[in-house]
Amino acid sequence: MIDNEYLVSGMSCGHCAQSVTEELTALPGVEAVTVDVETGKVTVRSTEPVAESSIRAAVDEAGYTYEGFTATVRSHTMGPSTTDSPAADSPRRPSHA
Ligand SMILES: [Cu+2]
Repeated sequence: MIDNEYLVSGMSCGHCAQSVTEELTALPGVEAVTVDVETGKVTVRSTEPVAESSIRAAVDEAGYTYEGFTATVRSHTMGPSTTDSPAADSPRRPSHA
């Protein structure tokens, strides 16, 4: 299991995040996608490495700007849940206020 973090700009609300999430989740090997709208940080969890070009294309398809790869986090072989997965229990941000 690999978590890769990317930076995406142009997202402003939950709907934006949802669009990006859907496009990225459709990529082969991708199991989960976490989007932080405020920072533009997108975390892609996959069972195999995903080509950066594929990430870029998916973000583009969703209508946002791919800014770049930021980090790889491999932390899922260490046993039961640690505090490194904000996606699991952070409440969903309300969309369009
Ligand atoms: Cu939006």
